[in-house]
Amino acid sequence: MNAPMSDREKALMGMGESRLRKEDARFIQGKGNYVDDIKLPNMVFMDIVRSPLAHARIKRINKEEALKIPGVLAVLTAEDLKPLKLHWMPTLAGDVQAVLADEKVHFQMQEVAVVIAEDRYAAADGVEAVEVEYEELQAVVDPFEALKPGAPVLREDLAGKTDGAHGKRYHHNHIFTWDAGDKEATDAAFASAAVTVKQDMFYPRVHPCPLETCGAVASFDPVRGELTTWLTSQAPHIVRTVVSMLSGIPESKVRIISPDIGGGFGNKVPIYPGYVCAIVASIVLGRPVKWIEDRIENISSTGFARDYHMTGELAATADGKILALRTNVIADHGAFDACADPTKFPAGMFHICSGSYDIPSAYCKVDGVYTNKAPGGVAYRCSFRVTEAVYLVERMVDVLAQKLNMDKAEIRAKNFIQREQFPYTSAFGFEYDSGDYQTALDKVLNAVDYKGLRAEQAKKRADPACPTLMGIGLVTFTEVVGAGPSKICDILGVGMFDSCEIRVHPTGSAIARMGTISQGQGHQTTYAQIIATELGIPSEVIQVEEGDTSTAPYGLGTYGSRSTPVAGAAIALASRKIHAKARKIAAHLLEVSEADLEWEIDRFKLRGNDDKFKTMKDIAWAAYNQPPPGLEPGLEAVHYYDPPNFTFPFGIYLCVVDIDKGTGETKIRRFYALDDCGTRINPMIIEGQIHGGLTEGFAVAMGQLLSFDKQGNIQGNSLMDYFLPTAVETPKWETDYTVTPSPHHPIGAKGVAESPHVGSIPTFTSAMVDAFAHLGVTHFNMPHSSYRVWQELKKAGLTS
Ligand code: MCN
Ligand code: CUM
Repeated sequence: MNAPMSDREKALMGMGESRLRKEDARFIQGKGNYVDDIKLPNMVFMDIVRSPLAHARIKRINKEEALKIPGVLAVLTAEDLKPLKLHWMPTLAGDVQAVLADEKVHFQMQEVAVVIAEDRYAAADGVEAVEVEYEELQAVVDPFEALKPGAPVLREDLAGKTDGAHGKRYHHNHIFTWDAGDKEATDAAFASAAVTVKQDMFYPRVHPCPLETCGAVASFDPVRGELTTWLTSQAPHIVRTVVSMLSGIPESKVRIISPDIGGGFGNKVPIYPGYVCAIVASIVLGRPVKWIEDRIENISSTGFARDYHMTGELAATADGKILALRTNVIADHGAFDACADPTKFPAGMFHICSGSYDIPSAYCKVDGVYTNKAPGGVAYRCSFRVTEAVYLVERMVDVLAQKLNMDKAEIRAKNFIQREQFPYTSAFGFEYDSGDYQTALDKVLNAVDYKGLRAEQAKKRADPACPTLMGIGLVTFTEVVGAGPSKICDILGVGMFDSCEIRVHPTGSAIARMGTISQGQGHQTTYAQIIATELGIPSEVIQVEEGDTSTAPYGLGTYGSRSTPVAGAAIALASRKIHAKARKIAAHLLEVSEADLEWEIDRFKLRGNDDKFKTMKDIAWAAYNQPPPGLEPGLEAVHYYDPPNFTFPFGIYLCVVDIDKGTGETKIRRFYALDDCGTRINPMIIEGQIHGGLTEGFAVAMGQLLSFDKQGNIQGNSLMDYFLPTAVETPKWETDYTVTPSPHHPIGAKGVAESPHVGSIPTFTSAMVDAFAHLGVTHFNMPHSSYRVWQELKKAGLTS
C-alpha cells in the first residue's frame, strides 16, 4: 500500500518522463485513421479541374462531354456557386478568395471546376473532359514587377479599392503596408552611428509538403439538416464557425472532425476551395462526398511558405554594440491574401526581428503584394513569420561581425539581452518572459570546442592546397510562440484562447479533451503527462481526445507552437480545479480540515502522517458515491485559458560545413542544437520534434525551392524535383538543452516544435557564407544546393 515515493511517481509517467508515444501503437501498425480512411455508405468522389495558366480570362466552360462519362454525376463551376453566394469565400487574412475561378484565373493550378462521380476514376476522367477556353493574360510572378505603375491589374474584383483589410493600398497589386517600431528614433540612430551595414536577402518560396495531402469527406444529412465533415484541419473549431457562417447551418448542426493528420506543418491551417466544394456537393447531391488531392495539387495550390524579399540594416558602435535595426520587406502573398496569421498581424510575428539582442531602436516595414502564384504564406514550422525574422536578424549580425572583423560568438554575446533584464521589453514592444542566452552559448561553444574549430578553419584557409572550404555557422535565436493573448490575438474575431475539459471516472481513470489537434506532435502522450503530475492519475489511464468539434471544447487549434503554451496551461488549470474539489472530498473522507491536508504525488495525506491518506483513486470513487454534503457529485472541470503573454523559447545552434572547392558538394560535418523551451514535459518527444524540425530546416536551406517561370508556370512541384530529405541525406543531429521556465505559464513550459526549423535555416546559411567570408562574401541566398554553391565558387575564382 505504501510504495516508496519514487516508485509511485514513476508509475504515473508524468512530466519530465520520456514516456513512449501512445499514438505509435496504431501508426506503426497501419491502424491510423486518416481522412482518406473514412468510407461512408453511398459516398461519391470529387476531383478538381485546375487552370494550366497563371493568369487568364475564362471565356467559356463546357461541361457536356464530362457529363457524358459514365459515373459522372455533376460538374460545378463558379456559375453554379453564385446563387448560393459561395463562389468567393473570406480568407483568414481579411481578403476574399475565389472558391472556383470567377471569370478569371489568378495562378496556375487554381480551382476552376469540380467533377463529382461515382468513383475516383470517373471523376478524374470527368476532369479531363471538361473544356475550358482561356484567353491568356500577362502573368506577374515578381512582386517588384507587380508594384510597377503599368503592371497588369491582377485582382479586378478589388478595382478602385484603396482600403484593404489592413489599411491603405497604394497600388492595384498592393495588399497592405504594416509597420512596427519607432521610425524616427531608428532613422536618427542610423544617421549618427559610427558603423552601418545593409544587406538584401531573399527567403525563397517553399512548401511544407506533408506526407498526407489535404482532403475532406463531407456528409450532409438532409433529413436532420446536419453537416458532418472529416477534414485535414489544424483548427477544426474555426472551420466549423466559418462553415456555419457561410452556409447558414447553425453551428450546433455542423460537426467538423479532424481525425489523424499525417503531418500539417501549417499547410492544414487555411480553408481550401476543395473543402468548400466537397461540402456544397454533398448538400446538392444529398450524398457523402470525398475529395483527396494528389501530391502535385498539394504542392502547387495549397499554403506555401515564405517568399519574403528582405532588406536588413544595422547601426552600431565601432566596437560592435548594436544601436538600431531597420528592415524593409516585400512579401509575396500570391493571388489572394490567405495568410493564416492572427487577424491584427498581417506580417505575423515578424517584429520579433530584433532577436536575442538588446537593441535600443528598431523599425520594420512589410508590404504585402499580389502576384500570379498560389496563396498562403504562413506555413512550415514558421511561428507566424518568425522564421523570416530570425533569418533576417541572424544574417545581419553576421554581416556586421564581418564588417567589424569581430567573431560571430563575441558580437552576439556583446549584444545579448542579459539574464537580469528579463522580463525584457523589446523595441517592438514584445515582453520577453525569460531567457538566459549566455549560459546556453557557453555550453554550446564548449561542447563543440569553438576555438579549436576556428583554429582549424584558419589553418585550412591558409593552405591553398586544401580541397575544402570550411564554414562555421552560429545562430542565437529567440522565438515567440503561444498565440495568443486575446486582447491582441484573434482569428476572424475569435480570441486565441485554448481549452481543456477533464472528466475523472468513478474508477479513477480519466478522459481529457482539448481545442488543439495533434498532427504528429504526440499530444495524446504528453497532455496525459501534465494531468498525471497535476492529479496523481497514471498517464496510462488518461485518454486524450482532440479534433471532434462535437465533443472537444472550443479551441483555436494547433499551429504557431501554441499547444503547450496555451492548451498546456488550460490542461494544468483544469486539473487544478479538479484538484481543489478532490481536496474537499479527501478532507471529508478523512474527517479532517482541508488545511490539515498535504498533497503528495497521487494522494492527500494528513500533514506529517503517511498512514492517513486518500489516493486520487479513492477520491474519484467517493466523488460519485459519497460527496461531502453540499458538494455536487462528479469530478470534472473545464478551463478556457487566455494567456497573459506569449512565451519566448530560445536556442543556440552551431553548424560546421565542409564544401568541396571543385564541385560545391557540401558535407554537414556537425550540427549542434541547444534548445530551451522552459519546463520539459517529455524529453523524448522534444528530441523528436527537434530532429524533425532540423531535418526540415536542412531541406529548406540546402535544396527546397518553388520557383516560377515568366508565364507563372510552377517549377519543381513533384517529388521528382522537390527535395524531401531521407535518412540518407540527413545529417546527424546533436541536441542539448537548458531549462529557463516561463514565469507566467502555470507549469513554466514554452513551445518548442517550431524552434528547430526557425533556428536551423539561418545556421546553415551562416555556415555556408562563413566558408566564403575570408573572400569578402557577406551573403548568398538559399537553397545552398551543390549547383548554386558551385556558382559561388566560380564567382570567387576557386573553380572554373
Ligand atoms: N513539448 C514538451 N515540453 C515542452 C514543449 C513541448 O514536451 N516544453 C511537447 C508537447 O507536449 C507536444 C510537442 O512537444 O507533444 C510539441 O508541442 P508544442 O511546441 O507546443 O507545439 P504544438 O503541439 O503546438 O505543435 C505545432 C507545431 C507546428 S506549428 C508545426 S508547423 C509542426 C510541429 O508542431 N508540425 C508538425 N511539429 C510537427 N510534428 C509532426 N510530427 N507533424 C507536424 O505536422
Ligand atoms: Cu507556421 S507552420 Mo505551424 O504554425 O502550423
